[in-house]
Amino acid sequence: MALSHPVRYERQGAIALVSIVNPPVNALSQSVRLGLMDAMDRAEADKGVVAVVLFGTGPNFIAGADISEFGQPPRMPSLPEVCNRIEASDLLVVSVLHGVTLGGGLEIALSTDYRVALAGAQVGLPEVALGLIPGAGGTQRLPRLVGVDAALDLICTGRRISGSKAEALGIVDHVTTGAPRDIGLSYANDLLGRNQTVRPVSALAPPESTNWEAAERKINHRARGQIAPVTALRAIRASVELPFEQGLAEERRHFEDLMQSDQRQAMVHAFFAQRKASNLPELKGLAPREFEKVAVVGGGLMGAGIASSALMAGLTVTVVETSEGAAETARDRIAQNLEGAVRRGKMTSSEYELALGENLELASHFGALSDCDLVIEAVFEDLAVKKVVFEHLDTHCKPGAVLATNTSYLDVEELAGITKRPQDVLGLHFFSPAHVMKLLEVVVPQATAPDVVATGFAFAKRLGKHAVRAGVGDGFIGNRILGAYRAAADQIVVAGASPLDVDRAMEGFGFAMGPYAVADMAGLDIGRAARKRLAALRDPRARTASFPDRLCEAGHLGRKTGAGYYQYDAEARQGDLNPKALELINAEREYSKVQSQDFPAEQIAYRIAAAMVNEAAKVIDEGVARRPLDVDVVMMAGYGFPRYRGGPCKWADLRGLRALLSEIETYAENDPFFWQPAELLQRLVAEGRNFDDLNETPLT
Ligand code: 3H9
Repeated sequence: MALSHPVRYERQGAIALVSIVNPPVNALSQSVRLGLMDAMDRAEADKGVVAVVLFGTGPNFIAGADISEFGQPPRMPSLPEVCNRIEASDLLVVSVLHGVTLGGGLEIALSTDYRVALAGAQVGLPEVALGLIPGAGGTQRLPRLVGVDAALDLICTGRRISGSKAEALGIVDHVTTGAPRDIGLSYANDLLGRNQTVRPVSALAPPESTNWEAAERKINHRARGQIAPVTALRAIRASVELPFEQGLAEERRHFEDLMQSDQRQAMVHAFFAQRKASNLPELKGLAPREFEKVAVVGGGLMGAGIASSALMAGLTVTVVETSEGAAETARDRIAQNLEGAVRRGKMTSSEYELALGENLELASHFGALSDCDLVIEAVFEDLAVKKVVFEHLDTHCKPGAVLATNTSYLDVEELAGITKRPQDVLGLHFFSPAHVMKLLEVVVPQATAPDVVATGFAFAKRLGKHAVRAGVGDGFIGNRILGAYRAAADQIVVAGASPLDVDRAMEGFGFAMGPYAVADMAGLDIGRAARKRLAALRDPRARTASFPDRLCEAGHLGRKTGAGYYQYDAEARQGDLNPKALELINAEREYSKVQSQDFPAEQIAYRIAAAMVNEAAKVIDEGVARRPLDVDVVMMAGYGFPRYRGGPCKWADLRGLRALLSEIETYAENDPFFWQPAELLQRLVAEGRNFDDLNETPLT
């Protein structure tokens, strides 16, 4: 009989079976919390009941607190109340963990007396990935159960572990197979048969202390810039130093502070944005086309990466190269990628054998594409070369095959126009290394059929990538904004900052590497080729820094030549700034009669980020990105924009668009062309709105 809809109660002898039915992931929404309180009341009042089994329906036990409630006024009962209520009961409570048990879900489980997991279960406290710490006793109960060091590792990284690892640590008592309800019932009967009684975790002795300073150093190194992981350490420390109740209060205080933080808002935005980006309303209910047989034309670095990614997803892949020799080289590249995947635990050795054996075909003629469902062109980035390939695809591919280009800048519309089937053509822009990077821009020209777009998204999902829809336009979403990022960085270097100042400032902002270190790694000739291509289209008012091209002309192409912006030793370790780069920068300052000034790190980072936001607003206004959240996902997943800042648009919202616009207007006094404020930004400020409003109601 249903008590309240998402929590159901039934009785089997002396055992009350309480199930959670809150699809899709059994999040602990208010109705579930209420239902659990009611179920505990009912079980205690139910004469003859001595034990409760708590289990989930659907694929998971409980995925955690309901994230969509964060930032809303609190709704009672709170999760800590529910956990404490369960733990305080005189009835013996057993939880059955299956699928994922995360965050508040694990905190519920830690409040039960016994935990049994199904094989394949995963558990974790991933709150730090949302800018939070566990807020329902996790930082107090877990250390009592597993010790401080294991708790620090799990809570401060937010990583998930398998049921068997959880058993080894003492988080779960037993791992078995079967249906959650049956397992719970038989485990509870077994416990009762052995006269087991309640055993609240809070009653365990406080855990042993640890070297807190060393632990904090480790966390700050790993999670640079983030406040939640180090706050988690403080809460865990309270489990050692304070009685349980006071420890709980300390945890709550930290949790509530973090709930108000910008980082929490940014990371929750990142969580939902990632899902909304690939969940397009117009594709709902639309069946994608088949893509079991994939082909990649071109087995270079990019093509081999794409092929590896598809093979890792268990798909059949044909790689077409220009000669048998080139095809063999492509196979070697793919083998190397897949060996790396095996080492990283991304595939098993039998999956590796299958991928490189039966699932991979190498060919040196376009005829091999005749039965492929999805063909991705990944040849040299040159429109003329790609046009020839598309003519071949049009001739050789079967009707209905999806024809994709992996171009990073070129006009997909023009490539579609080469074929007699523009409805089947789209861009699938992967990021290097394609078998590792999570982003995929799905570039949609005018004529593309909706089910072809749906195929792009379904393919991305199968590959485990975050897909974002982009319109046609030079550089699509990401590379276009990257262009503004680099231009603003070069501008500030000409104005007085050194490349090292800029790199340090952007690292301080949260990027793993600054733009000049990245350029050295990628090779300075890459940026030069892009600038050359765009030179004819460049507005005469654009002031482009010349030092990057001069450096290339001097043969300093980055790591591969031993020097770029920095110097490198024989092991490619980065050293000091390259004197040649400094000489060229100084020459440019002199030539441009620039009075060199000093810039504080925050000013450098904010100014460069403002350039990204301004360009993002233009990209959205032009329809190249549908919504600000699409920009945010692209920049976080593909370009290293810190997740704890939520992407450029969320960062701008959190800073305040009015302040940002007025900074842009100030920069425009020096360079009115580059810093021309985006019309969309001006409109939003005038209307008192922000980017997030456009996520709800996109521009039409
Ligand atoms: C917490 O617990 C705090 C506590 O310590 C203290 C509180 C006091 N809430 O990812 P999917 C939605 S913090 C609400 O596509 P999958 C998701 O938006 C929480 N909604 O599926 C999507 O909706 P839509 C700690 C949630 O199978 C749908 O479910 N927990 C939640 O690839 C399917 O999601 C976490 O951080 C939620 N908690 O992966 C876990 N979770 O269909 C976060 C999911 O409208 N969740 N949704 O787009 C995950 O890691 C994955 O979603 C999960 C499923 C592994 C569960």
